[in-house]
Amino acid sequence: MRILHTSDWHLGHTLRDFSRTHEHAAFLAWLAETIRERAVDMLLVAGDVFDTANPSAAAQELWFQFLAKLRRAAPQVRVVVIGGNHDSAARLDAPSPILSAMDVTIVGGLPRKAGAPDVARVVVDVTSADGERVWIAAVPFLRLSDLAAEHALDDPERGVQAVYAEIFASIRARRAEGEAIVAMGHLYMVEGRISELSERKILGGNQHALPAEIFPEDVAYAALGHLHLAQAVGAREHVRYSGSPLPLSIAEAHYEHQVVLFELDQGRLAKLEVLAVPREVDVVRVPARGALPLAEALEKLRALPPSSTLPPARWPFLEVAIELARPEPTLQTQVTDALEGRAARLVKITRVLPASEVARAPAELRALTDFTPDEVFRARWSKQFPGDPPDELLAAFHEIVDATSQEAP
Ligand SMILES: [Mn+2]
Repeated sequence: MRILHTSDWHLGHTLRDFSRTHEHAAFLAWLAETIRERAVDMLLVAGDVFDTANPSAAAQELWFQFLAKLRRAAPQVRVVVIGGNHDSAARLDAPSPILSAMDVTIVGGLPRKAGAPDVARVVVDVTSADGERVWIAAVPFLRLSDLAAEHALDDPERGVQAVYAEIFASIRARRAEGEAIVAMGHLYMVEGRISELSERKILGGNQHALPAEIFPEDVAYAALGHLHLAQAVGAREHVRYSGSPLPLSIAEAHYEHQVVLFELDQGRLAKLEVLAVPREVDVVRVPARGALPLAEALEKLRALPPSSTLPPARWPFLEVAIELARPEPTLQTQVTDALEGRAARLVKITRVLPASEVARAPAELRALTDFTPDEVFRARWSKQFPGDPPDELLAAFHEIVDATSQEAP
């Protein structure tokens, strides 16, 4: 059985108001072609299909067009999708009745039955053309309300572990010898490395990182989503984040964006291959490292390739780093003017204090947009109270931040 693992597409994402539709379309076309070419039996999408709970018509069109195109390109492929924290569980689930007829299984949120998790609906068993059977534990992003009441408040890690344990137990009770278990999850695991800017900390940050023991020895592969940097968890090669297929912030420009292709044989992981996703749009930094005085930076910007060299949807995203000793009110205008007629889309101006000024500077020169909600919250707290804010308060704050991001703009 040959399985392809991907996650964190964030369809509908914008980078400083610039649409990513062209990049997403290019990625999905490449993905469908790769699945056809490599004769993939099953596609796993481990959450955050969409960037927001209310995806635009264009984002939904990308999603449904991909599924239709995939059906034509690779009629054999089974698709299993779980919801991530950015997805609306209900919205992702809504087209399920139609999609299940096309061999697309969607588990947007943890299904419930008589007040308990409906284990049967998150277990998908798939038999390949040559008779090999694989069991998928398709567990979506778990919210506190999905956990047993005794765990939800005091010990959410145990609550998540309990959900997985229950599902694995039901699979073990049904599977025959030599049939593999594959787990899916959209969660943050201990030892996972986080992107600086684009991954919102969940459940109050690292305190709820989950231990790798959630996936016991008999799990042949764990297909994870949530972290945008592709990585194996700890030393376990088969517990993996595929990472996002495109950079979702400037800070992610250097990630090796990829999908993971693996093969199961006799219930075990037999082969694992990383496939690099072609980069449709470059991310350019001026200068490549460090920063330049304003005049020199503007000169470099004016020397960028002219806009006629590429269609606008392929103009690189640009970060420019400028040395500034004091505020420069017309900075934005000067940079924008220098970019007139250039093939570049300005995403970020980084202001850097010249080395000679650092010693006597009262505070770091940072743009307001460089602060995370968490930092602002902590700064506000420290103005009034000693020490760090209590964990419960931080968790509650992050839940609110997360909820606001789920709302329609
Ligand atoms: Mn996520």
